[in-house]
Amino acid sequence: MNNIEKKITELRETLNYHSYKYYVEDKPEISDFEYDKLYRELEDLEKQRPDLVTPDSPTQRVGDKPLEGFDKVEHAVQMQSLQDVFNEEELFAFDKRVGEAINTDVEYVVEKKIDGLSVSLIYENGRFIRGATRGDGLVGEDVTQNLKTIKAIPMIIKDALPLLEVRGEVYISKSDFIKINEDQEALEQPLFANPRNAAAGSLRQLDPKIAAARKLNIFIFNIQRIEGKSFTKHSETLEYLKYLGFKVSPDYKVLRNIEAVMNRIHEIGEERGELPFEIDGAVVKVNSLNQRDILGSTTKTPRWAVAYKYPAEKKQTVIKDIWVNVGRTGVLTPNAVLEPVRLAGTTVSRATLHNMDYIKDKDIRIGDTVVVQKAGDIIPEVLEVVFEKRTGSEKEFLMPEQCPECGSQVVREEGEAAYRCTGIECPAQLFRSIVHFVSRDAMNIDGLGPAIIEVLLDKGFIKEIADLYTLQERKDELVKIERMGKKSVENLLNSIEKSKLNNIDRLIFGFGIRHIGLRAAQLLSENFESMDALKEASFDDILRIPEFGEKMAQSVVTFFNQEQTRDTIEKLRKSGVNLTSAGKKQLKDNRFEGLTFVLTGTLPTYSRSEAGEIIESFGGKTSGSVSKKTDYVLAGEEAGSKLDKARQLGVKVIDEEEFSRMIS
Ligand code: 0OX
Repeated sequence: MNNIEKKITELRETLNYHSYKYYVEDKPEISDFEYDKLYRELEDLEKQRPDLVTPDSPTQRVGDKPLEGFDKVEHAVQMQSLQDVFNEEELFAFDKRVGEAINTDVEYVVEKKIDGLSVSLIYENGRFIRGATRGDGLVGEDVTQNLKTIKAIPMIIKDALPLLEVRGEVYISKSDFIKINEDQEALEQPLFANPRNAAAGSLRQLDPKIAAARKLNIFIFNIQRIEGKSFTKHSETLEYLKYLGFKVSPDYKVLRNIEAVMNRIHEIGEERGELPFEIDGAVVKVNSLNQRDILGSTTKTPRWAVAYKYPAEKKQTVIKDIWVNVGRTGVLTPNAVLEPVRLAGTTVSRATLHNMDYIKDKDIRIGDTVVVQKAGDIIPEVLEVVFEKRTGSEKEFLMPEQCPECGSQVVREEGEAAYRCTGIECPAQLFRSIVHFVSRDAMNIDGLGPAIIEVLLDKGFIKEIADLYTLQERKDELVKIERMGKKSVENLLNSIEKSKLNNIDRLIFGFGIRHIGLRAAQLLSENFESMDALKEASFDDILRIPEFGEKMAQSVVTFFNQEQTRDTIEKLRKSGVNLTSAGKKQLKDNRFEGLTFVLTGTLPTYSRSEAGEIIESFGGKTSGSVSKKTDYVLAGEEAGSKLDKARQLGVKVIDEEEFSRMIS
């Protein structure tokens, strides 16, 4: 082995050791920074010698190519499911059945039942070669690429056994689940209902980079197949798995009889709420492998194990007040402030009331006694009002008209349950606003991904969108941020500088105004020569743009009337951000001067925006609604209420043929 080979082997061993300490034992010995340094050293050497890269190198955990789909995998040993029991009586009945078949003392193992997804991992000659989901127990899907991103899964195990297949539960911790949903919200993606769904969604991600970002974790609880070793007890297998380098079923206990099992189940039930991960029960397993063989299995479930399911805990308490929380997308969520109550292991003093409709449907009032429950064991919710306990002094809750975070106007749109804050500088929405503002179709600022935005917000560099354009002045401080580096700061600042020259359509889109997508932003920039003209435009001015409806026009007017918006525009102007559009189309002649057209229905050849542009190029105006002031209604097929209204008011209706004659 030459020097570089030796160094690569050494680095891999060191990195694997520290991964084990961090992810399996939860006892890190070096800082993230030191780990990253070693990792980069290995990456550099592997770049010099690509021939030495092996699939189990720590650098190969995140593959670079998204998959097209997952291959099916037939399980050599069925991945059985568990029969559920829901109370003490059913548990004792299980013990009785076991006792009748065995005739001697039975020892049990009790494990926490992790609420995640079962997977199997196959090792050949001590190396991880393939992993699959449980599927229906007989056939699953090959998710090797995503499983490799889980650092608690060793790529190489201590003994080079010819064959080992283990089973475990992939899960996401409660704290990572909350972070993932925050990110989902910021990216306007649907939220996951619970950590289990988040884990399932992440494990089935075709892009391993996304799976890697989701922080999946695993506990191993079973040997499915093994060559080169044998055991007599399940607890021995768990100890051996630990020795091999796996993160094993946490705090499992070997117990003498069913009474001790029941006590342990109660104990786990007590600590359930405080655990860093979700459990959906406890698993009770016969410990002796020989006794398991005697008991056997049904087609799906073993006769030697059951899952004890805990009931969802419910309690009564009083709503002392209702507070409103502003989420990252500006949605106002009412939360009940509760008389503190112990629930599933934690003290609960807040509960979500979801939205105004929920409050109205359940007739929830301040001062009410209510039943609370932890949905999915993490987020407490108010289930119902105990009407018998009403005294008459309870107060109805009204949604505030001003955002509690920033004072901007709160709006609720037709057909929507949510109330939203309209403030562009609202601190609650800042992260999402900036992610959107810098995105490719908006200001297109390279090098400013969500992770860096998070750091800049945390360290107070950005308090509002306009602060992006003053970062230049704080360059010296920026380069001191860990992992930023001089080069990346320079690139970022250049990219910010370049964005100042963008046409205003990008800026308008970047503001993230409700109902104003890319196309609408372009139309606004085509129809108003500057941001100043747009911010002074009236509802009718905007409605004149073909393709604009009332909802869109109202949203634009509300947005530009906010003091915060005007303040932001002034700050952008001061920083030298372009606030003008590339220019309106040239007038052909002014034959339509003073005439207002309304477009409706589908025209045979022109799109509505094309027809609108033609009208404007001849000096005419277009409007979104018909009134006495309308001169012509240009109607296509399936023209609806606008056509009826034109007839009612006696407004002249023309078709495309006539329109073509007018412009020829
Ligand atoms: C868990 C878990 C699931 C072994 C044979 C049938 C079920 N979710 O934590 N399953 C099992 O056991 C298998 N143990 C567990 N701890």
